[in-house]
Amino acid sequence: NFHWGYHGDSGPFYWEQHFKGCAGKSQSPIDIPREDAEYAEHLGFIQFNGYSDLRVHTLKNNGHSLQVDVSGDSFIEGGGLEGLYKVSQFHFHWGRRSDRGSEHTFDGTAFPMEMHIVHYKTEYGSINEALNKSDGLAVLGFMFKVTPFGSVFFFEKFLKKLADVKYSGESTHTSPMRLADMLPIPWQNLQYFRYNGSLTTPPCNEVAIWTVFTRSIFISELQLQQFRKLYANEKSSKSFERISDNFRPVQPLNNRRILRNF
Ligand code: BO1
Ligand code: ZN
Repeated sequence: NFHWGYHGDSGPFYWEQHFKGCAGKSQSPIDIPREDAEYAEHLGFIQFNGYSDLRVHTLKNNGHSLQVDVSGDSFIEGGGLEGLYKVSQFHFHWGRRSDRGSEHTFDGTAFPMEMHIVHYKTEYGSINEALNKSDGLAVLGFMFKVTPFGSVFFFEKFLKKLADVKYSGESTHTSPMRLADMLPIPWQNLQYFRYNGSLTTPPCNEVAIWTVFTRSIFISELQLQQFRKLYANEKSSKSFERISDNFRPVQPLNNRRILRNF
């Protein structure tokens, strides 16, 4: 049986042999040619409800990424979304080196890391139901940019916890942390691109309304290195492999349009 991954025989070019969905015509991620995106007046800003007291409760190494589960009644609406989308989890995609790592690219340029905050449409009741609906998920994508000191406020506390989840399958609880503290300022009024796409991992369901923000989050090389220390294997495994370059290459746009709110 096939365990998907990012390297060799289990890598992105083999996914579609085992997951039909990954061969679809509206896949993610994509390159975003900035000048080609069309201004859409109806988009406006996304409304973040309850986001400032969103609590991060569990960090988990799932072998593919660092996933963070959140609790609290936080949801987004507006910004061209129909209905309410409830926050479910966020996770990261990063590179072994800082010249790559993001899933989306801008004018062909990759960033060292990208964060996805996953929301599902409340109308569908649960994330599993939402995964079968064309507008089931709203995913917010944030790029990272390397700066000498990175983002002190959020990351210093957050990154200390990574040592607890070095191996796949491990998880740890955190004291309350505000996700909002990690976001670019002013996170309520950011410029973004919008298009319809898919999960960027198998089974690649075409159910995601993508919002990719132009403003980056700052991180230092030292902080990025903490992510690069995570292992893709379980602790008991005899082979050691880091989680790195856990990004899918960009997919064809085909006949989709990219909108922007600015
Ligand atoms: S992503 O944001 O496009 N990289 C992405 C990729 C895969 C998922 C979510 C977002 N997968 C789903 C799983 C579900 C799980 C859910 C958790 O994430 O297929 O089984 O419950 O939010
Ligand atoms: Zn993702």
